[in-house]
Amino acid sequence: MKILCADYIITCNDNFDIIRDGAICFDKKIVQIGKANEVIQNNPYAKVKRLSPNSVIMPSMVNTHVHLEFSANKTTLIYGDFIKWLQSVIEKRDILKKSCDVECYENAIEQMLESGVLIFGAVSSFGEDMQSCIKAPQKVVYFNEILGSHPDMIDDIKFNFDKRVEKSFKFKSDNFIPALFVHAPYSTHPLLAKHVINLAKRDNLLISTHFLESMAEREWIDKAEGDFGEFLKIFNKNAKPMYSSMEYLDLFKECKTLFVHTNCCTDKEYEKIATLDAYISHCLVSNRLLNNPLLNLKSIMQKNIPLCIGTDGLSSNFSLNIWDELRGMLFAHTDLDILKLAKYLLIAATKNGANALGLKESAYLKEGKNADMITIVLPQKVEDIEQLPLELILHTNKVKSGYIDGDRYV
Ligand code: MCF
Ligand code: FE
Repeated sequence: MKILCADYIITCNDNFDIIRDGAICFDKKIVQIGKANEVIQNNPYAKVKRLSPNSVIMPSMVNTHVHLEFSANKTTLIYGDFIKWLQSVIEKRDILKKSCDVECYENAIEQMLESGVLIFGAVSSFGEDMQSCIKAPQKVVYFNEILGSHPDMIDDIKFNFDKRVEKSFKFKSDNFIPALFVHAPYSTHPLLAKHVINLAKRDNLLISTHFLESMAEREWIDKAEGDFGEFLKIFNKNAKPMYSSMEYLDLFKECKTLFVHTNCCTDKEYEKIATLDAYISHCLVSNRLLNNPLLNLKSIMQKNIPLCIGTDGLSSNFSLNIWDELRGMLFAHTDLDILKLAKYLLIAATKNGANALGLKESAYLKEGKNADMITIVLPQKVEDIEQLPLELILHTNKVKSGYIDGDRYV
């Protein structure tokens, strides 16, 4: 058993309790958490480590949405317009996929690890990233993606998808959890979406989907108008919207769904999402780069929909460091009080993310929970505890250490 002592322990529990001069005694699980003197006294045989001054212990950061297969992109894809980006992905995806070798995957995974992401949800379009995700030190939810809208292709797509899902299940473990991903309402035929959703319901699997990310998607779904019309004709000259937004949401009834983006949702749609057992993943940098609207956090807060954080892939981000993402959010959501927002974002990046990925035992720091936690050393003392979440987001790039099930990986 080990004990880690830090100036602050941010539990990320519902009360957002912060323990000053705290300690955590743990093996695979947290044995005790509290004031350092009490924890040390109660566990006399544990090996005690005192972290440097200005240290913080908190739960693992969780990146709920990343596409590793596009990690080779730096300046290849077109930013500034969602449809132009999508076109560039289609044009370049084979080159990008080929240029992401094992080292490229490992670098992406390492970048997340160094920033304290000990849990992530990876969307896999082709299955090329599977071995790297299996070998990753982190806990990985592996979202097998389906997409395709041409009726003639349905059987082939299903067959190929089922094969990928089956393969991912061969490697299922506590740290590699196969799950399902429906690409989006504009790209996925209802027969395919239903096939995947039924599988999720039958086997109680996590499911996720991109939803109402761009104004182009909004216009297409609502009115069959805008840039999507021309774009989708490449794949199917008779393309028309396959669902209304509400019909699409209704498909996910009785599922545990992680909706990604949702930038263009109306209040009604958020109300609907709130009635589902659902989470929203916010990918701010991706949204900005693809010129998509800013997510309405106020509405999501009002509806009590739990928010999570995603970096999206390096196809629409310059970094997989989750702190870069959080800093962006602090500066973008100017309608919210910055101190409250910082706290809200830390909860989103830890507890809500872990819950969304079905890893409730890693969601916050408490006796009996998994010892999945990170330590951070701030550059100076933070006198006022109210400032701590904000200062952490401002100053953290790499964590000092990271423990997964009590073992140190960073
Ligand atoms: O979340 C972003 C933007 N929205 C849609 N798709 C993707 C994102 N990042 C990567 N993608 C992938 C998606 O999984 O790009 C492809 C899909 O495989 C686009 S459809 C050819
Ligand atoms: Fe995405």
